[in-house]
Amino acid sequence: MLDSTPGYSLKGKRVFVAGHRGMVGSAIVRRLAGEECDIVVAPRDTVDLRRQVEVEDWMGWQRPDAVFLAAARVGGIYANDTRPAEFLYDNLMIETNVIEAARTVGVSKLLFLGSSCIYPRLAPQPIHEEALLTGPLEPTNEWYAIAKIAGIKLCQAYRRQYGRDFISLMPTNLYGPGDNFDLMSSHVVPALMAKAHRAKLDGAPLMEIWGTGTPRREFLHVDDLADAAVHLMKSYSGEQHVNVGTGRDIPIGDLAGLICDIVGFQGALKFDASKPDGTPRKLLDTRRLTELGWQPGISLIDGLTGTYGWYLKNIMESQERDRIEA
Ligand code: GFB
Repeated sequence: MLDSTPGYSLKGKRVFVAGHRGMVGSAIVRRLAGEECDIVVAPRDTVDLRRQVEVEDWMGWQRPDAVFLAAARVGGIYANDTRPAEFLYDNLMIETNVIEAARTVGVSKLLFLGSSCIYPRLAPQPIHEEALLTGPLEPTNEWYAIAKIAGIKLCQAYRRQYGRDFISLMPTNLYGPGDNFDLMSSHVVPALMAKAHRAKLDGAPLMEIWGTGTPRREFLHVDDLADAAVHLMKSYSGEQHVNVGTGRDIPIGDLAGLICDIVGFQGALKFDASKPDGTPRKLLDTRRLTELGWQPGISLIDGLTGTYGWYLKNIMESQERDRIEA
Protein backbone atom coordinates (compact mmCIF):
# COMPACT_ATOMS: atom_id res chain seq x y z
CA MET A 1 0.00 0.00 0.00
CA LEU A 2 1.27 3.47 -0.88
CA ASP A 3 0.94 6.29 1.59
CA SER A 4 0.84 9.74 0.17
CA THR A 5 0.60 13.15 1.73
CA PRO A 6 -0.45 15.43 -1.08
CA GLY A 7 0.04 18.87 0.17
CA TYR A 8 3.50 18.87 1.73
CA SER A 9 4.34 22.24 0.27
CA LEU A 10 7.86 23.55 0.12
CA LYS A 11 6.65 27.09 -0.39
CA GLY A 12 8.06 29.47 2.20
CA LYS A 13 9.97 26.64 3.94
CA ARG A 14 13.63 26.59 4.89
CA VAL A 15 14.98 23.64 2.92
CA PHE A 16 18.42 22.25 3.79
CA VAL A 17 20.17 20.50 0.89
CA ALA A 18 22.94 18.44 2.49
CA GLY A 19 25.67 17.80 -0.10
CA HIS A 20 24.94 20.87 -2.25
CA ARG A 21 28.34 20.79 -3.97
CA GLY A 22 27.95 17.24 -5.26
CA MET A 23 26.31 16.21 -8.51
CA VAL A 24 23.04 15.20 -6.82
CA GLY A 25 22.86 18.02 -4.26
CA SER A 26 23.60 20.69 -6.86
CA ALA A 27 20.89 19.28 -9.13
CA ILE A 28 18.40 19.42 -6.24
CA VAL A 29 19.39 23.04 -5.56
CA ARG A 30 18.79 23.86 -9.26
CA ARG A 31 15.41 22.12 -9.18
CA LEU A 32 14.33 23.86 -5.97
CA ALA A 33 14.80 27.27 -7.57
CA GLY A 34 11.23 26.94 -8.88
CA GLU A 35 9.67 26.08 -5.51
CA GLU A 36 9.61 29.47 -3.75
CA CYS A 37 11.47 28.05 -0.77
CA ASP A 38 14.47 29.31 1.14
CA ILE A 39 17.40 27.01 0.28
CA VAL A 40 19.92 26.45 3.06
CA VAL A 41 23.34 24.89 2.47
CA ALA A 42 26.19 24.00 4.83
CA PRO A 43 29.57 25.31 3.64
CA ARG A 44 32.21 22.62 3.98
CA ASP A 45 34.62 24.90 5.85
CA THR A 46 31.90 25.65 8.45
CA VAL A 47 30.46 22.22 9.09
CA ASP A 48 31.87 18.74 8.54
CA LEU A 49 28.81 16.50 8.34
CA ARG A 50 30.84 13.60 9.77
CA ARG A 51 31.16 15.46 13.11
CA GLN A 52 28.12 15.17 15.32
CA VAL A 53 28.60 18.33 17.37
CA GLU A 54 29.19 20.47 14.29
CA VAL A 55 26.04 19.14 12.65
CA GLU A 56 23.92 19.62 15.79
CA ASP A 57 25.19 23.18 16.31
CA TRP A 58 24.76 24.19 12.69
CA MET A 59 21.28 22.70 12.28
CA GLY A 60 20.21 24.15 15.65
CA TRP A 61 21.27 27.56 14.37
CA GLN A 62 19.77 27.22 10.87
CA ARG A 63 16.50 25.49 11.93
CA PRO A 64 15.51 23.99 8.54
CA ASP A 65 11.94 22.80 8.00
CA ALA A 66 12.81 20.16 5.40
CA VAL A 67 16.00 18.27 4.50
CA PHE A 68 17.23 16.60 1.32
CA LEU A 69 20.01 14.29 2.54
CA ALA A 70 22.18 14.04 -0.59
CA ALA A 71 25.57 14.31 1.14
CA ALA A 72 27.59 11.11 0.82
CA ARG A 73 30.99 9.62 0.08
CA VAL A 74 30.38 8.34 -3.46
CA GLY A 75 32.43 6.76 -6.21
CA GLY A 76 32.61 4.13 -8.90
CA ILE A 77 33.47 0.47 -8.71
CA TYR A 78 37.23 0.95 -8.12
CA ALA A 79 36.85 3.58 -5.38
CA ASN A 80 34.20 1.48 -3.60
CA ASP A 81 36.33 -1.64 -3.80
CA THR A 82 39.60 -0.07 -2.61
CA ARG A 83 38.40 2.41 0.05
CA PRO A 84 35.88 0.34 2.07
CA ALA A 85 36.49 2.11 5.38
CA GLU A 86 35.78 5.58 3.98
CA PHE A 87 32.64 4.43 2.20
CA LEU A 88 31.32 2.77 5.35
CA TYR A 89 32.43 5.25 8.02
CA ASP A 90 31.80 8.54 6.21
CA ASN A 91 28.35 7.53 5.03
CA LEU A 92 27.27 6.13 8.39
CA MET A 93 28.43 9.28 10.17
CA ILE A 94 26.85 11.73 7.70
CA GLU A 95 23.43 10.08 7.65
CA THR A 96 23.33 9.36 11.39
CA ASN A 97 24.31 12.92 12.32
CA VAL A 98 21.94 14.64 9.90
CA ILE A 99 18.95 12.39 10.67
CA GLU A 100 19.34 12.69 14.46
CA ALA A 101 19.87 16.47 14.28
CA ALA A 102 16.79 16.72 12.03
CA ARG A 103 14.79 15.05 14.80
CA THR A 104 16.13 17.28 17.57
CA VAL A 105 15.57 20.54 15.69
CA GLY A 106 12.05 19.55 14.59
CA VAL A 107 12.50 19.06 10.83
CA SER A 108 9.03 18.29 9.46
CA LYS A 109 10.14 16.24 6.44
CA LEU A 110 13.42 14.56 5.42
CA LEU A 111 14.26 12.70 2.23
CA PHE A 112 17.24 10.32 2.36
CA LEU A 113 18.97 9.30 -0.88
CA GLY A 114 20.38 5.79 -1.11
CA SER A 115 21.57 3.71 -4.04
CA SER A 116 20.48 0.68 -6.05
CA CYS A 117 23.53 -1.21 -4.74
CA ILE A 118 21.54 -1.87 -1.53
CA TYR A 119 19.95 -4.86 -3.28
CA PRO A 120 21.35 -8.41 -3.41
CA ARG A 121 23.93 -8.97 -6.15
CA LEU A 122 21.71 -11.53 -7.87
CA ALA A 123 18.30 -10.02 -7.13
CA PRO A 124 15.58 -10.93 -9.66
CA GLN A 125 15.32 -8.26 -12.37
CA PRO A 126 13.82 -5.72 -12.49
CA ILE A 127 14.55 -5.22 -8.80
CA HIS A 128 11.50 -4.57 -6.66
CA GLU A 129 11.78 -2.63 -3.39
CA GLU A 130 10.87 -5.81 -1.47
CA ALA A 131 14.15 -7.44 -2.60
CA LEU A 132 16.04 -5.55 0.12
CA LEU A 133 17.88 -7.89 2.52
CA THR A 134 16.91 -11.06 0.69
CA GLY A 135 20.42 -12.15 -0.34
CA PRO A 136 24.18 -11.43 -0.32
CA LEU A 137 25.41 -8.04 -1.56
CA GLU A 138 27.80 -7.32 -4.45
CA PRO A 139 31.28 -7.53 -2.82
CA THR A 140 32.78 -4.51 -4.69
CA ASN A 141 30.35 -2.14 -2.97
CA GLU A 142 28.99 -3.92 0.09
CA TRP A 143 30.48 -1.27 2.43
CA TYR A 144 28.61 1.55 0.75
CA ALA A 145 25.50 -0.63 0.49
CA ILE A 146 25.52 -1.45 4.22
CA ALA A 147 25.77 2.27 5.05
CA LYS A 148 22.87 3.09 2.72
CA ILE A 149 20.75 0.25 4.12
CA ALA A 150 21.42 1.69 7.58
CA GLY A 151 20.13 5.07 6.31
CA ILE A 152 16.87 3.50 5.13
CA LYS A 153 16.49 1.75 8.46
CA LEU A 154 17.19 4.97 10.37
CA CYS A 155 14.37 6.72 8.50
CA GLN A 156 12.03 3.79 9.21
CA ALA A 157 13.03 3.69 12.88
CA TYR A 158 12.53 7.43 13.31
CA ARG A 159 9.07 7.13 11.73
CA ARG A 160 8.11 4.33 14.10
CA GLN A 161 9.58 5.61 17.33
CA TYR A 162 9.34 9.38 16.92
CA GLY A 163 6.57 9.73 14.35
CA ARG A 164 8.84 11.67 11.97
CA ASP A 165 8.02 11.96 8.26
CA PHE A 166 11.42 10.75 7.05
CA ILE A 167 11.38 8.95 3.67
CA SER A 168 13.96 7.21 1.44
CA LEU A 169 14.54 7.12 -2.29
CA MET A 170 16.83 4.64 -4.10
CA PRO A 171 18.23 5.98 -7.37
CA THR A 172 19.73 3.81 -10.06
CA ASN A 173 23.18 4.71 -11.54
CA LEU A 174 23.28 8.48 -12.06
CA TYR A 175 25.18 10.75 -14.43
CA GLY A 176 25.03 14.38 -15.54
CA PRO A 177 26.50 17.83 -15.04
CA GLY A 178 28.68 18.11 -11.95
CA ASP A 179 29.82 14.48 -12.16
CA ASN A 180 33.32 13.38 -11.12
CA PHE A 181 35.56 12.77 -14.15
CA ASP A 182 38.60 11.48 -12.26
CA LEU A 183 39.38 8.08 -13.76
CA MET A 184 40.23 6.28 -10.53
CA SER A 185 37.21 7.39 -8.49
CA SER A 186 34.48 8.07 -11.05
CA HIS A 187 31.51 6.03 -12.24
CA VAL A 188 31.46 4.55 -15.70
CA VAL A 189 29.77 7.36 -17.67
CA PRO A 190 32.20 10.18 -16.79
CA ALA A 191 35.15 7.74 -16.97
CA LEU A 192 34.30 6.63 -20.50
CA MET A 193 33.66 10.22 -21.60
CA ALA A 194 37.02 11.37 -20.30
CA LYS A 195 38.80 8.34 -21.81
CA ALA A 196 37.13 8.73 -25.21
CA HIS A 197 37.89 12.44 -25.27
CA ARG A 198 41.57 11.81 -24.42
CA ALA A 199 41.80 9.02 -27.01
CA LYS A 200 40.29 11.29 -29.68
CA LEU A 201 42.73 14.13 -28.92
CA ASP A 202 45.69 11.72 -28.92
CA GLY A 203 44.55 9.99 -32.12
CA ALA A 204 44.81 6.72 -30.16
CA PRO A 205 43.90 3.48 -32.00
CA LEU A 206 41.91 2.13 -29.03
CA MET A 207 40.52 2.94 -25.62
CA GLU A 208 40.31 0.67 -22.61
CA ILE A 209 37.06 -0.43 -20.96
CA TRP A 210 37.19 -2.08 -17.55
CA GLY A 211 35.71 -5.56 -17.27
CA THR A 212 34.04 -7.61 -19.98
CA GLY A 213 31.54 -4.99 -21.18
CA THR A 214 28.67 -7.42 -20.56
CA PRO A 215 27.28 -6.09 -17.24
CA ARG A 216 24.06 -4.16 -17.71
CA ARG A 217 23.32 -0.85 -15.99
CA GLU A 218 20.40 1.55 -15.92
CA PHE A 219 21.33 5.24 -16.20
CA LEU A 220 19.26 8.17 -14.94
CA HIS A 221 20.10 11.82 -15.59
CA VAL A 222 20.66 13.69 -12.33
CA ASP A 223 18.14 16.41 -13.25
CA ASP A 224 15.48 13.71 -13.54
CA LEU A 225 16.54 12.37 -10.15
CA ALA A 226 16.26 15.86 -8.62
CA ASP A 227 12.78 16.24 -10.09
CA ALA A 228 11.73 12.85 -8.67
CA ALA A 229 13.16 13.80 -5.26
CA VAL A 230 11.13 17.02 -5.13
CA HIS A 231 8.04 15.14 -6.34
CA LEU A 232 8.38 12.52 -3.58
CA MET A 233 9.15 15.13 -0.94
CA LYS A 234 5.85 16.81 -1.78
CA SER A 235 3.69 13.74 -2.36
CA TYR A 236 4.98 10.65 -0.57
CA SER A 237 4.99 9.63 3.05
CA GLY A 238 5.66 5.99 3.83
CA GLU A 239 8.07 3.60 5.48
CA GLN A 240 8.89 1.77 2.25
CA HIS A 241 11.76 3.25 0.23
CA VAL A 242 11.00 4.11 -3.42
CA ASN A 243 13.11 3.11 -6.45
CA VAL A 244 13.94 5.84 -8.96
CA GLY A 245 15.07 4.84 -12.44
CA THR A 246 14.14 4.79 -16.10
CA GLY A 247 13.08 1.14 -16.37
CA ARG A 248 15.66 0.53 -19.13
CA ASP A 249 19.24 -0.76 -19.00
CA ILE A 250 22.06 -1.31 -21.48
CA PRO A 251 25.28 -3.37 -21.56
CA ILE A 252 28.44 -1.41 -20.69
CA GLY A 253 29.90 -2.29 -24.12
CA ASP A 254 26.92 -0.59 -25.82
CA LEU A 255 27.20 2.40 -23.51
CA ALA A 256 30.86 2.72 -24.52
CA GLY A 257 29.86 2.69 -28.21
CA LEU A 258 27.26 5.40 -27.61
CA ILE A 259 29.72 7.60 -25.74
CA CYS A 260 32.38 7.15 -28.46
CA ASP A 261 29.84 8.27 -31.08
CA ILE A 262 28.94 11.38 -29.04
CA VAL A 263 32.58 12.25 -28.37
CA GLY A 264 33.66 11.44 -31.93
CA PHE A 265 36.26 8.77 -31.10
CA GLN A 266 36.41 6.21 -33.89
CA GLY A 267 39.05 3.79 -32.60
CA ALA A 268 38.53 0.30 -31.17
CA LEU A 269 37.35 -0.72 -27.69
CA LYS A 270 39.69 -2.94 -25.67
CA PHE A 271 38.06 -4.81 -22.79
CA ASP A 272 40.27 -5.42 -19.74
CA ALA A 273 38.77 -8.48 -18.06
CA SER A 274 41.29 -8.25 -15.21
CA LYS A 275 39.18 -5.32 -13.89
CA PRO A 276 35.97 -6.12 -11.97
CA ASP A 277 32.56 -6.23 -13.65
CA GLY A 278 30.67 -5.76 -10.42
CA THR A 279 27.09 -6.92 -10.31
CA PRO A 280 25.95 -8.47 -13.63
CA ARG A 281 22.71 -6.50 -13.82
CA LYS A 282 21.03 -3.72 -11.85
CA LEU A 283 17.68 -2.68 -13.31
CA LEU A 284 15.13 -1.17 -10.94
CA ASP A 285 11.43 -1.95 -10.88
CA THR A 286 9.96 1.56 -10.92
CA ARG A 287 6.25 0.68 -10.78
CA ARG A 288 5.87 2.18 -7.30
CA LEU A 289 7.25 5.52 -8.52
CA THR A 290 5.04 5.43 -11.62
CA GLU A 291 2.01 4.85 -9.38
CA LEU A 292 3.10 7.88 -7.40
CA GLY A 293 2.82 9.93 -10.57
CA TRP A 294 6.39 10.44 -11.77
CA GLN A 295 8.18 9.56 -15.03
CA PRO A 296 11.69 10.44 -16.28
CA GLY A 297 11.92 13.04 -19.03
CA ILE A 298 15.52 12.95 -20.31
CA SER A 299 16.53 10.28 -22.84
CA LEU A 300 19.93 8.61 -22.48
CA ILE A 301 21.22 10.04 -25.74
CA ASP A 302 20.16 13.61 -24.88
CA GLY A 303 21.47 13.27 -21.35
CA LEU A 304 24.87 11.94 -22.44
CA THR A 305 25.20 14.62 -25.14
CA GLY A 306 24.42 17.36 -22.62
CA THR A 307 26.83 15.89 -20.09
CA TYR A 308 29.65 15.79 -22.65
CA GLY A 309 28.93 19.46 -23.41
CA TRP A 310 29.16 20.21 -19.68
CA TYR A 311 32.46 18.31 -19.45
CA LEU A 312 33.97 20.25 -22.36
CA LYS A 313 32.91 23.58 -20.91
CA ASN A 314 33.58 23.03 -17.23
CA ILE A 315 36.41 20.50 -17.00
CA MET A 316 38.39 20.81 -20.24
CA GLU A 317 38.16 24.61 -20.44
CA SER A 318 39.29 25.02 -16.83
CA GLN A 319 42.19 22.58 -17.35
CA GLU A 320 43.19 24.62 -20.39
CA ARG A 321 43.03 27.87 -18.35
CA ASP A 322 45.17 26.30 -15.59
CA ARG A 323 47.70 25.20 -18.21
CA ILE A 324 47.94 28.70 -19.70
CA GLU A 325 48.18 30.36 -16.27
CA ALA A 326 50.85 27.94 -14.99
O1 GFB B 1 29.78 2.98 -12.69
P1 GFB B 1 30.58 1.90 -12.05
O2 GFB B 1 31.92 2.31 -11.54
O3 GFB B 1 29.77 1.31 -10.86
O4 GFB B 1 30.83 0.72 -13.11
P2 GFB B 1 28.80 0.09 -10.48
C1 GFB B 1 29.80 0.19 -13.87
C2 GFB B 1 30.37 -0.85 -14.83
O5 GFB B 1 31.17 -0.17 -15.81
C3 GFB B 1 31.26 -1.90 -14.21
C4 GFB B 1 32.40 -0.85 -15.96
O6 GFB B 1 30.99 -3.16 -14.83
C5 GFB B 1 32.66 -1.44 -14.59
O7 GFB B 1 33.62 -2.48 -14.64
N1 GFB B 1 33.44 0.05 -16.47
C6 GFB B 1 34.06 -0.06 -17.68
C7 GFB B 1 33.96 1.11 -15.83
N2 GFB B 1 35.00 0.88 -17.82
C8 GFB B 1 34.97 1.62 -16.68
C9 GFB B 1 35.72 2.75 -16.23
O8 GFB B 1 36.63 3.24 -16.91
N3 GFB B 1 35.39 3.27 -15.01
C10 GFB B 1 34.38 2.73 -14.24
N4 GFB B 1 34.11 3.30 -13.06
N5 GFB B 1 33.68 1.63 -14.63
C11 GFB B 1 28.73 1.48 -8.35
C12 GFB B 1 28.95 1.19 -6.90
O9 GFB B 1 28.74 0.25 -8.95
O10 GFB B 1 27.48 2.04 -8.64
C13 GFB B 1 28.48 2.25 -6.02
O11 GFB B 1 30.29 0.83 -6.69
C14 GFB B 1 27.17 2.85 -6.44
O12 GFB B 1 28.38 1.73 -4.73
C15 GFB B 1 27.11 3.14 -7.91
O13 GFB B 1 26.10 2.02 -6.09
C16 GFB B 1 25.76 3.63 -8.37
O14 GFB B 1 27.46 0.25 -11.11
O15 GFB B 1 29.44 -1.24 -10.74
